[in-house]
Amino acid sequence: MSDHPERKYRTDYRAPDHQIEHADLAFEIDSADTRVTARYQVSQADEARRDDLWLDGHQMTLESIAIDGEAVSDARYAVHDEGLWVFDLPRRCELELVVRIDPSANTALEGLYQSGSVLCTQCEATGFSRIVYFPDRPDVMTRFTTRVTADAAVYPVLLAGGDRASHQRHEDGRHTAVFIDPWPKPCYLFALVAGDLAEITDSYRTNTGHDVELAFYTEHGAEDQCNHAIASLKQAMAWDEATYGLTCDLNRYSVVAVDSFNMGAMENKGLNVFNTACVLARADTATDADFARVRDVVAHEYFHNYTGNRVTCRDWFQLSLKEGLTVFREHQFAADQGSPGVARIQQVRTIRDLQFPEDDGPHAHPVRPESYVEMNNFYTVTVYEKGAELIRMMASIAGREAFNQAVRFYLDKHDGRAVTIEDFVVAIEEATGLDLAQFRAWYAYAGTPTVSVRPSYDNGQLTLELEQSVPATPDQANKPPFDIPIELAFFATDADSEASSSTLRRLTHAHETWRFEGFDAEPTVSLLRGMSAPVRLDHPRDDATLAHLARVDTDPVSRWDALQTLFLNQLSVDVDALKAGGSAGEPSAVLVETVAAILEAPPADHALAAEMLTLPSTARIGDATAPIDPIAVAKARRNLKQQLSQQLRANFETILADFAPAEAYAFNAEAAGRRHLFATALDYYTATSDGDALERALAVFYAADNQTDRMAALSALNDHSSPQRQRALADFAARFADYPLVMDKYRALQAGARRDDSIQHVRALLADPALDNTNPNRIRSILSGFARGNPEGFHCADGSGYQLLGDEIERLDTINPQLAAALAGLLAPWRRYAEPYAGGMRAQLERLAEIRLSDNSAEIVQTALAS
Ligand code: B3K
Ligand code: ZN
Repeated sequence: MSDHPERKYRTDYRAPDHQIEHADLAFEIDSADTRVTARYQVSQADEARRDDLWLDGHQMTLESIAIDGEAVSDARYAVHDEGLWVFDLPRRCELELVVRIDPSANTALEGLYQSGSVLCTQCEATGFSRIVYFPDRPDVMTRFTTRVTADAAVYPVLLAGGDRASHQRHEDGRHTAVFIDPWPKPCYLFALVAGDLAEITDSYRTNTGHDVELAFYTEHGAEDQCNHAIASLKQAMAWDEATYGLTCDLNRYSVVAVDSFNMGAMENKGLNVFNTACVLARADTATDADFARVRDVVAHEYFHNYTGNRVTCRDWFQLSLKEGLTVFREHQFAADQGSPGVARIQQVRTIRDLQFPEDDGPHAHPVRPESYVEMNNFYTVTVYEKGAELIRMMASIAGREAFNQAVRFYLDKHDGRAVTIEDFVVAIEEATGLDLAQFRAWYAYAGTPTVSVRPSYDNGQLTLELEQSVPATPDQANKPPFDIPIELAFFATDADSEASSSTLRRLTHAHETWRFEGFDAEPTVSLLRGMSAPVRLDHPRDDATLAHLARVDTDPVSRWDALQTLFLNQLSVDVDALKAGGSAGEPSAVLVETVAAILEAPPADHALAAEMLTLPSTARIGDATAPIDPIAVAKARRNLKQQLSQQLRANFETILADFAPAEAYAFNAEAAGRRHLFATALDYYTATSDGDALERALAVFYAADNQTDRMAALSALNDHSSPQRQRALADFAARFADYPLVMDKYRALQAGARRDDSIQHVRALLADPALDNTNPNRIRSILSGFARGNPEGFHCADGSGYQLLGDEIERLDTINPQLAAALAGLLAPWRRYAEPYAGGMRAQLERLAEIRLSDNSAEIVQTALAS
């Protein structure tokens, strides 16, 4: 928190004047008073502009400072709020500092902090400067030696990045472990852990015959929930060897699971720290979606070992260099684990439901941002997911194989260095021969392009008139045309087969006319297949055409998308009617027939069938019917589900019978697909609150041998205030009382349940004395469950839902600014809402703007209000 937080600009970058070649850190661990002795080998760059050295650092007490072994006078240094100047340094010297920090008082969960009784670190983006004074910037790359001393009874496990060089017990009951990391790294990849943890070990033999020791650490008793994460890590290691020829460069790879963590996981070199939610998974505690998330996050962090750690970012504006590329690699990996089509559908949904709204809102920013106040506010869906889409487009243009080789070329070319997105694009150009000059606009400009397509047909020739436009976004009014890869294919309108092979064309001008010859009759066009670019497509098609594509399109994404559009067309009409004070009607016959056809002959990929049957999310419906009336959106969606439930009841019964849980739980694509289809059918089946249907769901709940089926039943029941719901919830709470992560699911359902006293109910959940109401997992489960799952409560017209959120943001802001800022993000898109919602959200932002907020929250609140 500062009075005038500084805004940093990408174009202000200057290379550091000094490098810290080696850092020798000694930690004397004490939860309230840890002493850190740091010895740095400092060298001045030839082109340095000054001899003075700036070291970032805050919330610490400087005990002593010495240069080349000599204590220095007060005149040689100056301590500021945000760091330390050391004046007039020799060109090469050893700088020694001793500081004291208080991890137990560190509730922000960055730097060295306490999670339960475990001490752990989180340094990205700039948490290292809460541990000790250091140039906290990624272009300072250092070899670290870490010595950790602690009471062996309280902290029997001591870990830091690198290889363990020694371990020694002391007579006073303490012990010391020393770790040497041979790889130079930026300090954001530094990690240290001390605690009483269970260790689960395994090993992996690389394709070069090297054995990597794998070690997972978790609280005692949770050992058997780590098997899936360990298996996933080995899968990811083998995949990276086979796909990119990248072999693990570590002797030991450790993963520590902690309960208090601000995000999913952190890729610290050789010592990943994970949120327990992204490690622990057992059939009875975790759903298929959780299993998939653990697998993908484990893989993601492992892939960072090259894309991020071996080649890192020069400055934080380049964050997507490592995140976009690593998310892309994670997506490639996920596609190879079963159903590539369904994996892609899930990515498309994230882009549309979360990234497009971000691009439309006050926080819109380019994948490579131009400026920021608080870097932690820029770990966004734009930098991550849109960043991955940009890589994916380059890969489609280059061809997958050529692109994978180009990534290898990039990694070899810049190995061991801190580079920029521009360096990456140049490397891809060099390796593939592509000209990406125009493509670079994707990195430089915010906003989701719209591509409008108008077809016409005459005498065997199909003409497509294409037009692209990119909306103005904060600070960026006019934008040049983008280079947009569009994959397309044609289908004979009467036949069920693909009429042409899929081709990729690039739309590079504001207007283009594309002509296609040689048709016997007017074809049906399938456009933007696989979502070949993150754009909105304006391509009016009638319901019959959409229904046709939903049946015959050979691209799963386009097939799914055709039906989603059919749903959306219906829902848009219903939302408009509700907004005008009317009511939602009956679905069109063609829509009902198309859904019936899928239920009668579901695609062989059952997960695809489930995805196709799932109605567009409230986010997507809101986006399509802006200004958003969240109550109308929720009503329209519920009504459509109920209508389909009534009209197709027998079909849903058939699915429930055909896909009823039969075999013991195993996590694989085939079995998970069956469960997903069953759960989707159950959700429809219970939609009308029919007593028999609720009994059926309750029976599924009791019979379940796994969390996926149990949660499917509980979620289906959760929409209906009924004795069945009460019984299932009570049973669930008793069964899983000792599993905090499972209870997070329970609390999310409770907060998401429609009820008249929602606000009091959510306040009561938050006030439960048994709840650690500063733990991010606990808070997010309740507040996201409420804000995203309970539109009637959160958006209630008197603004009391927004006020509840405002109160929590205010309470949490002094405790954990990152968490508070993320919650403030829920209010930020107020302008996209209709009244009275927009005014109610704005009122809370205005109230927050009146108080002294952290830089994190202040940036979000002020940006939102200025929009
Ligand atoms: N690199 C981390 C995220 C750090 C977030 C800092 N606020 C995890 C990841 O993307 O893999
Ligand atoms: Zn990442």
